[in-house]
Amino acid sequence: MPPCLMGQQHHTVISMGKVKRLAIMVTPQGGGDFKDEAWEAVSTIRAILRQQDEPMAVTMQTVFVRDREDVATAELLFEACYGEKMPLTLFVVQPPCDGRGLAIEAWAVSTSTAKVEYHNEHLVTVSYDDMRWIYASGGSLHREGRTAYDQSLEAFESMKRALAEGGASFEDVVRVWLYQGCITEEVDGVERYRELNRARTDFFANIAFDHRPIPVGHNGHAIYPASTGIGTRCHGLITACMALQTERKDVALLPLENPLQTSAFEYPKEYSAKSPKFARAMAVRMGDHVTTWISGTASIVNAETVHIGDIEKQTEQTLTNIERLIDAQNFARLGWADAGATLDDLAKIHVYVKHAEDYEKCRAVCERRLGRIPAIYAQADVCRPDLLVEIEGVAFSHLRKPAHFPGGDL
Ligand code: 3EB
Repeated sequence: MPPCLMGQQHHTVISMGKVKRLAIMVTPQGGGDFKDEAWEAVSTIRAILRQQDEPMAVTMQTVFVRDREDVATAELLFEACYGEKMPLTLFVVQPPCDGRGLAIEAWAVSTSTAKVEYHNEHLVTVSYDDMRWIYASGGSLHREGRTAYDQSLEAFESMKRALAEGGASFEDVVRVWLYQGCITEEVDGVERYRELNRARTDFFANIAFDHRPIPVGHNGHAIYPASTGIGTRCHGLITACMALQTERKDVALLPLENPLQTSAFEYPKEYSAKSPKFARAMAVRMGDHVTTWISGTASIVNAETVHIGDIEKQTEQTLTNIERLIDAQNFARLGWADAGATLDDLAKIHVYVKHAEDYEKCRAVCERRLGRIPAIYAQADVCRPDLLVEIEGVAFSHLRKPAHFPGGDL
């Protein structure tokens, strides 16, 4: 028997009623060229799926690649492996911090209880328990030579078109990912990220996020989807979003703002003439389950970057920001007295590290505070030049008896 080579993998199994979901992170270990590494990563995902006690399918994957030139190779391999059942795939040119050619984050769902529809390369829908999740992408690696504003607007418009093909609208969106090439580069005197913010503001002006069919709590503040905004080593703007539709009466949404941070949409003008329109997190309650999609979070207190030049302290502050964002007191403050999560509830994280040489220090802090949860570390520019790290994640928790905090009852 030839040795069976398995990449290093971590996965979390999330059981929600009859449906089982998997969060998988894979990094190849065997070496070789890019094709070998990609084969190893895909085979590892297949092996994890086969180990489950019911049939599973990958619905969405984010592929972090070191070299943009390798994307075509990975695409061919995925076509051979997945065929008609191609997950919604995002290629993000961000070198994995461990020096490998790629790392893959994949989400899978049990197909005996969930119906997965692979509509086209920009649209996958997943239905179970009277809930419908719509994964849509827009933008491309290859689209260059237009203004940063036009590129951003077009990316939002193409997500909107993909959502429409899936019977959804932008109002249904709960989570957005924006991977912007050369995010801090100035074009005609204006930073790309600022132009992205201007386009997003204009696009969102026509979206009634507060008029979605699912009830959404807000405690008086503006409602936007959760988001990640981060740099990549290519020119395009890679975008994806996740929308939710249901008529269930026990489903509701709560965008979370951070008590330690100024809401991004209220940042003062010096950061961006049009503020970044996103929520710090979006919580979705379904029966007794709460899933909290945590936006890209950084070492920002109020509106200012803190611990300039210190990766360890920035990582600590970022994790503290996440901890405070998802704790029971913050949920209660915003209107859900029976919800709350801790860092132990994180199913997976993405850690974007600005300088490759900071990786070990950053990872040490994350592992000390989070244990060995599924994580991908990739090298990327964060949208402010003084930010050294940004972390996003997803937490799964259960409702409990309403908590009462002094002064926190609403
Ligand atoms: C921050 O807190 C860090 O523009 O969509 C994090 C997550 C950040 C999302 C976005 C930006 C965005 O401002 C940067």
